[in-house]
Amino acid sequence: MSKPSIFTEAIHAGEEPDPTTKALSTPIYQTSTFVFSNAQEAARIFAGEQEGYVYTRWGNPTLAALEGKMASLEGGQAAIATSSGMAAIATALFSAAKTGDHIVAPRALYGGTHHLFSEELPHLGFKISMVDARDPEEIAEAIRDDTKVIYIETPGNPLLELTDIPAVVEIARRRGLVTIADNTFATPFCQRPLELGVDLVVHSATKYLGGHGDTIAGIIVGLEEIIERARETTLRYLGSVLGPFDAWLILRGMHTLPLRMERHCANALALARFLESLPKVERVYYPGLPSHPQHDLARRQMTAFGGMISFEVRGGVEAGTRLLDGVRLCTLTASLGDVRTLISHPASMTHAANIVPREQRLAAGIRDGLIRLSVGLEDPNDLIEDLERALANL
Ligand code: LCS
Repeated sequence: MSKPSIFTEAIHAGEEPDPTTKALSTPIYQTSTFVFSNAQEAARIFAGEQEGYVYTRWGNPTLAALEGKMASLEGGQAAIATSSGMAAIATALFSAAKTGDHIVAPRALYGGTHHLFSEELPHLGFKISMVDARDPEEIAEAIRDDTKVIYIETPGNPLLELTDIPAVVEIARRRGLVTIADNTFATPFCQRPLELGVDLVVHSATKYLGGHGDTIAGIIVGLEEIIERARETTLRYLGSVLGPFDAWLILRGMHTLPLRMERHCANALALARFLESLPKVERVYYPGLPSHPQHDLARRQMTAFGGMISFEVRGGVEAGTRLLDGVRLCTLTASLGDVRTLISHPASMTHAANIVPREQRLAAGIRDGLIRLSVGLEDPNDLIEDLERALANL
């Protein structure tokens, strides 16, 4: 049988009726530990000579279902579910690089990840170069003898900047470096970095994968050998494992991922076109618009353009603040990838000065008046009406 489509895999991959009870819905194995039949079996399982569950920090059947489904969807061999997107990023990085190693990362990316690279990792002795990742040449030039990892986030949060994945993979392979890509904005519905040669994909599963804004989770996907080494070393001993109930929530959300993404993408394109047509809107950032400076790259490496838009209104922060306070259907909040449309102001929220210093934020191109929209699944006409009314009052 040919590889089933993502619509089929989202429902079937990674899940089987429960082997003991035949329950169809994957059970929530809400247990910290698993019992052994006898001392000999315990010793064999602990030693890795026999398969079997030991302790949920080492593995759990509910987590295994989520990991199997995600590995399938991303075109990887194995996956690790983690307690948050940040935990996925940290676990992936700690499994690929050690104190003293050098990492190349983008300047324009999620504020929390920016903070990890610019503050926390340097405190732990990692060397970091942050570059304009739209330009593969800049990435290549930042590589040194002690470089171990190239980290990318494409499309980037919140500017929807793209990194040329095949170009980065080629640079990394020439130098024997590990590539890690944050695929949160795209999801495997829009982009599959592993199929383009990336070594590890990380996600904030909190977002589109879960899709309903009800839990925090992360996931790492890649080759079995790399993933299992990361599980048995970094994850097991740093301990950022996901709880079984949270894993189940993400698993349930993922059944409808492709359906939701189809609608997120269609709604986002409709809203991006609408916003671009308004004189009060200065700029719209959406990879699906022909006006996006990297639209051709988007068409080459993405199969759809996602549900995230950023834009700037004329009148800067003041006008932007009035817009944020004027919307009724769009919800003013952090996070993204929810069924609801979420609106946020990166400069005072995800990229606020205590997370990313103002000058570093501006250097990354994230201006004071930028507004970010995570376009939900509502009727696009209702969303357009909401934004039209709020914009009329600027
Ligand atoms: N990667 C990206 C691209 C993100 O946008 C986020 C969170 C993370 C990783 C971290 O994932 P978490 O640990 O939160 O599951 N982004 C957020 C945002 O834009 N608003 O609130 C959180």
